[in-house]
Amino acid sequence: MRSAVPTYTRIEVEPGLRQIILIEIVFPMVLLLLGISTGLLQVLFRSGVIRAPSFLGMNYYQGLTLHGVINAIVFTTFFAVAFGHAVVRFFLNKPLPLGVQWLSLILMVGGTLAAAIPMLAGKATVLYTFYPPLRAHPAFYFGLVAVVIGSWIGFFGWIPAYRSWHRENPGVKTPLGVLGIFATFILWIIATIPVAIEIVFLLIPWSLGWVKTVNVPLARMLFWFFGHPLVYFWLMPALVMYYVMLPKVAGGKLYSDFAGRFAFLWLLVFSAPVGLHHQFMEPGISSSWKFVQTVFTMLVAVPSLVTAFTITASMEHAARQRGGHGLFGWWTKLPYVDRDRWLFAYLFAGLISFFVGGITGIINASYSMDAVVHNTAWLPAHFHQMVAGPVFLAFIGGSLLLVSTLTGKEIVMKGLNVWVPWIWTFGILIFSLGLFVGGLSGEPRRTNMGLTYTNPASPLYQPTWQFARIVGTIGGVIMFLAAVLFFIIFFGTLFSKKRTAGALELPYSELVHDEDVPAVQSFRPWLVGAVILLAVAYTGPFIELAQQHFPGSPPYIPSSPLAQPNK
Ligand code: HAS
Repeated sequence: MRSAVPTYTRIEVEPGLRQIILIEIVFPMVLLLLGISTGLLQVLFRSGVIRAPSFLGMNYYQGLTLHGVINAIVFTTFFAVAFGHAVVRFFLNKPLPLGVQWLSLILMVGGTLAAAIPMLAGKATVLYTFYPPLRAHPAFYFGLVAVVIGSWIGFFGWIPAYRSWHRENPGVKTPLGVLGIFATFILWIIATIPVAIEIVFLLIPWSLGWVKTVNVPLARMLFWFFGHPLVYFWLMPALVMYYVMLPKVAGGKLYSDFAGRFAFLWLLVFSAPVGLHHQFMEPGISSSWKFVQTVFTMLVAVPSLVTAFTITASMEHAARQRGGHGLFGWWTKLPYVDRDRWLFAYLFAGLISFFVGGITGIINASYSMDAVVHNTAWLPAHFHQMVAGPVFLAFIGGSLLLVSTLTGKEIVMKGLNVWVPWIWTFGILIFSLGLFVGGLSGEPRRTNMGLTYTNPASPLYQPTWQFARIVGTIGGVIMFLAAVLFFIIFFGTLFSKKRTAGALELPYSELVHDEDVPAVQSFRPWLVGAVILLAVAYTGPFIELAQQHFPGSPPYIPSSPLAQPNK
């Protein structure tokens, strides 16, 4: 089979679809103003700059909940759907059913607002993992369900275009970007089934007061069954940008089409049967099953290593087209701060933190080393390298690209724009250095340390943690400043004068190697593999939990060690 490389670079899209994509980009971007500000609040609370349970009426845990839910769940899901619309519409060049996509959007916006109200009112202070026995107002859970169903509907709306394109193009491979987006959303469906079971059968009846207690270990296992593929649901749209766009904006071609397809399909199989690596330290699950899922965890790192190789080879190809030579000399010829190839800076800067986050992920996945770092500040250091690194930078870069092309507006302050990802990445590296070092000395995550460990007036004060804390705080403030610069550029562009007619214009790479490997041209065998591995990985752990009869738990709130009455 051959690859379909479009001959166009720009297409007109239906005004309805353009509106939908723009709302899906701008609405979460407005919420992100709060999501990023609550991030700054976190570092100020933890460093002891703020030594109080609340600031401006915002409790520490309430701020942490808003920070996690907005940044990691709402912003990412909206972007994945909006970007999916753009990629499917562009590469298949087929209209999407607008009624279906409006329904998807309405559910996602309605669900977000329903969840936001109790969070803002302090009635859903449960953090982004919403583990029981922390309990939220029912509207929070119903809101999350609506967001997820809305995102499913968005995906279902792409299927007719996909089928019709295949009918019209027999013997042609699905465009790589479309394959990546479909793999992302098939994984999303697999991932959200267990969390739907958790929310619908355990959390909603409990939060409505229909049942008095909740089965915490079962809820946590269902959550992490969802929670690990969730992180790949975040990463995969970014990988679409790495494979499809980065080689082009670097000035070259994608080194291997096969590598891209393999990475997406491998992630589809191995992202879900690994949730227990988040539960290494938990009782009720035997070490045999933890070991099985550790093996799968090492296998889920394979596509990231494949990506590291393929993207480096693609960049080398680009650099050599631009006059680069020598074994390492070609690195100097990449457009790191080229304002007209600004997207390269967003994607490349993300690779730097991907590298650090990846190494630390392998450390977490090693049972005995995880015992040292679990639930310490090391963990937010690892995941900020990943989620706030390649994922966030690709998503904000992608948002800027879509807003500018769909509205026909020029990006404002282009010279500054190309520096934003570098300042942000510099901030993450410093922020994470502080958290890695603090974590190794025992600094806990999810703790308002300004009240205790960083407060000299407290008997719990830890002077040896202060250096790491100061480093982490400086990094967090730099990240915040980079985000402010980005918001100025994003909203400045959005509200600037239109220069051309809006259209969908995406950079896409041609191929150095267009391998014909039938194994990566169909989802079917990979889906069968995914189902088999899930059965292997999870049947035993669920049976073990069922045999242990853990007592149910009443609700708790972050500000009290006492069980709360269940009304
Ligand atoms: Fe993770 C916890 C293991 C990848 C996100 N992870 C988390 C949490 C989040 C998260 C959010 O085994 C915390 C959840 C919570 O709230 O409790 N993670 C891994 C492993 C990988 C990994 C083995 N994580 C990710 C990705 C994430 C993410 C991707 C988001 C997008 N993680 C864990 C474990 C825990 C965990 C445990 C639980 C620990 C505990 O105790 O709770 C791997 O898949 C990583 C593979 C990646 C690589 C890197 C390849 C390098 C690349 C860059 C190349 C750079 C170039 C540029 C070419 C092997 C692609 C040149 C630049 C240079 C600097 C040279």
